[in-house]
Amino acid sequence: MDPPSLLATVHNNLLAVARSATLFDVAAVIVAVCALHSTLRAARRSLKTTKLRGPPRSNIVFGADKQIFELPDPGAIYETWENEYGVVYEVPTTLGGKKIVLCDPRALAHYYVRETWTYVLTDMVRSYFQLNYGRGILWSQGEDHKRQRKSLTPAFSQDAIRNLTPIFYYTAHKAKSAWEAMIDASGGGSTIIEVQNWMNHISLDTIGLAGFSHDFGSLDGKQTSITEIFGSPKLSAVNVGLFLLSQVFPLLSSVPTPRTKGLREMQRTIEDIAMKLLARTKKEKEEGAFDGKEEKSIIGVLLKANDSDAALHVTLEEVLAQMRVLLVAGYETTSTTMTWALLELARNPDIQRKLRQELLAFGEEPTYDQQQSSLPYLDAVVHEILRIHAPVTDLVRVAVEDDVIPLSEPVVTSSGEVVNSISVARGTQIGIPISCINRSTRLWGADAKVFRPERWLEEGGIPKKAQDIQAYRHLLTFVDGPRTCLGKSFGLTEFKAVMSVLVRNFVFEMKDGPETQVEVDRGLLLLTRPRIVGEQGTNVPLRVRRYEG
Ligand code: HEM
Ligand SMILES: *[C@@H]1O[C@H](CO)[C@@H](O)[C@H](O)[C@H]1NC(C)=O
Ligand SMILES: CC(=O)N[C@H]1CO[C@H](CO)[C@@H](O)[C@@H]1O
Repeated sequence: MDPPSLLATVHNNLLAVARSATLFDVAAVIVAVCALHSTLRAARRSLKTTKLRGPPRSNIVFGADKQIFELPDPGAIYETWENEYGVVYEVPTTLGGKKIVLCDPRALAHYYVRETWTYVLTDMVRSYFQLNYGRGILWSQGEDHKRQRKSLTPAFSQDAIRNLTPIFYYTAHKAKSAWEAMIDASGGGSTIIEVQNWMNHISLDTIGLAGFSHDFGSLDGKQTSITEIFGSPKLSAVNVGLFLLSQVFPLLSSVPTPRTKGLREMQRTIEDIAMKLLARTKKEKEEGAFDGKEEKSIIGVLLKANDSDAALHVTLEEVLAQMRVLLVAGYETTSTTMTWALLELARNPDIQRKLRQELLAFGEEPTYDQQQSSLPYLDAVVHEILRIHAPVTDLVRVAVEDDVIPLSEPVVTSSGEVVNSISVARGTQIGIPISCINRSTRLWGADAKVFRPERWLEEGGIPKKAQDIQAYRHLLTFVDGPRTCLGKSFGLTEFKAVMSVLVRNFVFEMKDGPETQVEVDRGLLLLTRPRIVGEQGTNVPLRVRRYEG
């Protein structure tokens, strides 16, 4: 089978734009045209927002955005700035803007209480979400977000995920059988498998089946508009320029491009799937369990709930939008996380062996409930991967009202004043450097950068400073507050199921020995993706053999 390449190297394209003289010229003209406008806006902001120290404007057009975008994983540079300028600092952004970056537990806790109300998506991100994924939960804010979140929450409950667990094992076993066949066909007891694409297939088919009872069949090598849309859209330099500039001019994000054609096709596919699902839930309502099987998928549960509770008001448009959101939010996050896990296990044979021992000693494949408490080392490995390799590395929001953000330790402002809180005027952008916070030496201690699952099991393994981060397991990987990842339990259960099947049955090794270098790239949605140095795209070929005791 020839797996579709599921990744776009947005990052390289961004570099191309940054180097492209024409785009710079265009941008420079635009800068001139809107200079007055931004100056006025900035002047109003600077009246109230505390002036903080921070890195210089390294690029006249893109500020430090270019520098941040060029780094596949900006955690390290955020940490350097934090060490230099303090727990909050300001970073120059595109066309004269700036954002205030929060690295302080107290500031973050304050911020997350106000997420979706005081701090909202920027216009650029919001119109991008609306255009590409519809007016679903990712796009919504305030009261509307609260209502959409409420309608979806029961479909992600403990019971719902428990019901979906057999699907997570089903896709994992499909990959297992395919790998066994590949190893047997190679005749040599082991073979090289490019695991990143396999994790893509597992993740895509899982979200199809568990999300809306549809089999995309990517594990069977099927090519569909969905596998293509996730495979092909390399953003052209022009598209990327539009993308960066649309931070300032939101309307630019609706300029039609070849990519929007692909997205329209995805929408049609989603509509077909939705119609089938609607018919199915209707039939189930009339006849009781349909095919002897009860509809369990996330969207199926949502539709059933709407049928029995008129107060939910779920429209068809919204259902279609939520389906697109599930694909976007649930697919690449999980697949890149599982790829990182296999890679770290291949790089750390002792940890891999210890995990396999725990799985074998446990015997059967852990059920949803057993996953919660009976396999502490699996749990530690999974959370250590999420800490070190958070797929969403940073987020930006904008304040829609004035606010004062308290700090747990003082910072020195640009005028040399020492303050314990900062004022933020309406219109100020706020940056959340997730990957920095997860790996900060200040918070996690001297071994913060090391992959060491044991920290989750040891007494005192999580330093007091890290414990000040008020989020799920003191990680910002799933963020916090009203927009905390709704699919956290879905993602964790899938991750654990796939690891327990694969690590129990196979041994993973670095193809060219333990010294092999790994680098980080950005995937389709700008999430971090690993690549083995020297490989194409984001290929992660590992040597895989059956575990034979
Ligand atoms: C390792 C796996 C995952 C990670 C690290 C992750 C991370 C995140 C993050 C950081 C956000 C916040 C985005 C923002 O504020 O702009 C988010 C939101 C969301 N995630 Fe996940 N996610 C994962 C898996 C999933 C899965 C498997 C699903 C669905 C099946 C899912 C569904 C959602 C939804 C619906 C939201 C929007 C919540 C809201 O706006 O209220 N996620 N996720
Ligand atoms: C949800 O229920 C309402 C009536 O209670 C109905 O008008 C609406 O079409 C339903 N939504 C879907 C997607 O079926
Ligand atoms: C593999 C990986 O993500 N490594 C990064 C871990 O974090 C440090 C510091 O933030 C980076 O320098 C590494 O590149």
